Formats: sequence, structure tokens, C-alpha cells
Amino acid sequence: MRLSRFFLPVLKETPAEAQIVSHRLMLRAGMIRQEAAGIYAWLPLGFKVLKKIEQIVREEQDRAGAIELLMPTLQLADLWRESGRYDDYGQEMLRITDRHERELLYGPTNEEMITEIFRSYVRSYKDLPKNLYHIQWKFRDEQRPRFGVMRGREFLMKDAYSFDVDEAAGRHSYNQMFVAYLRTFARMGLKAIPMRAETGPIGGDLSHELIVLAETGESVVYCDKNVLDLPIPGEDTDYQSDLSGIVEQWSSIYACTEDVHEQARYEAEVKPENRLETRGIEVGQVFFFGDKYSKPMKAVVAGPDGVERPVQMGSYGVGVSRLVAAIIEASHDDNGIIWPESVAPFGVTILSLKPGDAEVDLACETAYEALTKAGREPLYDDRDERAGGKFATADLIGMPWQLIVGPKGIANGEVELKNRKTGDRQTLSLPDALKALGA
Ligand code: 5CA
Repeated sequence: MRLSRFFLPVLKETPAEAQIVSHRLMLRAGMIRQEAAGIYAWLPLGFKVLKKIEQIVREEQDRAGAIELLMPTLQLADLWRESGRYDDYGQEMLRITDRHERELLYGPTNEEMITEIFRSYVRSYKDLPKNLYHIQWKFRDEQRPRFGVMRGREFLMKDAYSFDVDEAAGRHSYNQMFVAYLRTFARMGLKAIPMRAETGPIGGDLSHELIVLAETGESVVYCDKNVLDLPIPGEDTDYQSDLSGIVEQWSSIYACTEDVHEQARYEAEVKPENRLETRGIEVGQVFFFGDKYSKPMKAVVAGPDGVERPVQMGSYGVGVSRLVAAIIEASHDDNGIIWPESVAPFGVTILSLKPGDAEVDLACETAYEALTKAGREPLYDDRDERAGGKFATADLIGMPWQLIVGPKGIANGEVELKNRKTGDRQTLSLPDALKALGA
């Protein structure tokens, strides 16, 4: 992508309304624009990151055996009356009436709808287990939308729903998602710790929130520092095998959100020097709630004995749009964002320090072509601007690498390769720089 043709409305000023660094940087880097309180347009740079995150989430869901579908954003109120949640949900639910006076709502989550879909088709234990997910916009009329996309009213969520014949199988599905989440967040460069949590309006008695430790986080958490060093399950994890060992390894070390924290247990289990009381960002949550929805909504399957029973369910959410902000909170410096390679909107920024100079243009075009071919998605800053401004923009928008091409260097057959994270700069020949970038 040539920057001269892209749409990157960076801001020079720090927006006054943004209280946390990720919100400030997302506005400054031209990633999002607020259209109403808690409702954002995703500008091209932000949208690219959102899609990269979504794709990692998708790959790890698929790897764990979940199956993707897509449910609508609007749902019938009557469906929610079946579970009893229509009234319970209160003011967070955006209620809509259509021209036929039918009551609808903009879905804050999809337990009811997926249960309705499931019960329409599945009758036998032979069709189980099933885990269905979608990645779809949600709406929650939060009282205090804040911190940009961190706590929005409209936000993108991946939500998966598991269906099993009995509790043991249901717990296995829970464990599969638990492990998938460890992998998902690690791939984005995040350390997300599963912490025992309250189940709230989703229900059930087993739940973990996946928390990224951050001073600006909204959740207060208590944990044993040892949990930070546990290994992440590998790509070769067999999701059909018994995963309870992995889940136990993580759950046996104290890690709780404020809502379920027990001070006495904490003090008994965690050595004083290992106690960590801090804040964090909830990037995902997993729930096992058995028959909370299947029973009232009559989603039953016949077991091997021919007897019909409500199916055992769990649900598993990832805050896809929140993750964009969470990653920035975890990875930035005074100059701007530092994208981990896996979610970077572009792999490398090519900085032309003198557009119009024949040698510089030639080197930049050569690099642009080679890097594009190699799948490195270069962003080529070909604008006629002064070098200082280009460096500042490149640092702000945070691509992992900068390839700096100026007339002096080119006269000596050299370019500069800068690593955004470490700040290291290497002077190399163009072919060597391209080789270092995998082109
Ligand atoms: N149905 C269940 C799981 S599928 C559910 O809705 N879970 S949840 O309420 O915990 O939401 C899942 C994830 O969505 C959260 O972990 C959080 O990362 C994200 N999320 C929740 N509310 C917001 C919000 N207002 N803005 C941005 N992300 C949010």
C-alpha cells in the first residue's frame, strides 16, 4: 500500500477526551473514529488490525474443533422470554420495535439464539459434541462506555457455544476452549491469565476470565506470580485428548478476580513475596452453565438409554475489538504503538526520505515490489513530506520494521533497517535488508 493513496488521518494533537494510552494512540494513529458514545467507525488501519486479530481467534477456534457460523445482530424478544432473560437483562439491552410492532433487540450475546438453532436440528447424543461459534457485533447499552473500544457499546465478539450429552463431556468442551484461549492470546503477544470469575448474567457456577495484567485495566485481580510463568500449550495439542491436566495446572495456582477473591485462602496459599494484587483487562471469558438455557428452552437430546435430557452447555467469549486496545496497552512507548508481528496492520513501513530522487525512488519501488511478493504487506511512505514527520508517523503507527531509504545512503548502496520494538538500526545493502525481512 502506498501511503499517498491510503486513508490514514493521523492527528497531531493528543485528543483531550482519551484517558488511557490505547485510546489516545488509536485516535492519533487514525484507527477509529467515535460516531456516538461507545460506537466507533473502524478506519482502514484499525480495521486491518481488527481483521488480523479476528483471524487468529478463528484459527484457534477451528483448531480446537469449533465450527463457525453467523447469526444476525437482531433477535426476537420472544426468544429471550423463553429463557427468562428478557426482563432480567435490564437497561443494558437495546430494545427495538419494527413496523409491525414486533419486539426485537440488538443482541448483547447469543445463548438463546444458538439454543434455538440447536434444538431445531439435533435430537440424539450421536450428533454430539458440537461447538458452534460466530464473530459478530454485539450491543450493550453500557452505563459508562469509556476508554474507546475497550468498553464500547457496540463491540465485536467471538462467541462459541458448546453442546454435550453430559457434564463430563461438557467440562471437556470447557477445557478445549480454555486451552484454545491460552494459545489465542499468546499468539497476539499477550500474557492472558485465566482467573476464577463470577458468572453474572450469563449464569452457571464455573467460569474463568482471561485477564491481561495492566494498570489501566478495569478488573481488580489477585494472583500468585508463579501463574505468569506457566507454559502455553503447543500447536500440536491434541484437543481430543484429556486436557484436564493443563487446566488443573493453571487452576491450581491462585488467580481470582475481585468478585470471587477470598482473602483468607489467598494468604494461606500464596507466599507473601509471590502475592500480586493488581488490575487487568478482561479479553475473554469462558462459562459452563449446564442446562440453564437448554432446560427452559427444551433443547433435549436422547441419550444412549433413549431417555431425553437437556443438553449441557457452555459459552466462550473473546472481546475481538477490545483486544486491539489491550494489545496497545501492553505494547507501546512514548512515540506510539509497537505492533507484535502477528497482528501488525502492515509488516514493514518503507520510508522514502526523498521522493522524486531517481535512485531513492528506484530502491523504494524495488523494495516495495519484493516485499509485496514475499507477503510482507509493506506500507510505502511515498508522500512528499519532511523526514521528521515521516519518522514520527512511522513510530506512531507502529509497524514492526522500518526500511529507511535516503539519498545519502543510496549513494553508498545502503539503506537502514530499524526494529520498532528494540530501536536497533542496521545499515545494510538493499538486498541484505530485503533478505532480513524475508523477501
Ligand atoms: N456469551 C458469553 C460468552 S460467549 C459472553 O457474553 N461473555 S462476556 O460477557 O464475558 O463477553 C465476552 C467478552 O466480550 C468479554 O470477555 C470482553 O472481552 C468482551 N466485552 C464485553 N463487554 C464489552 C464491551 N462493552 N466493550 C468491549 N468488549 C466487551
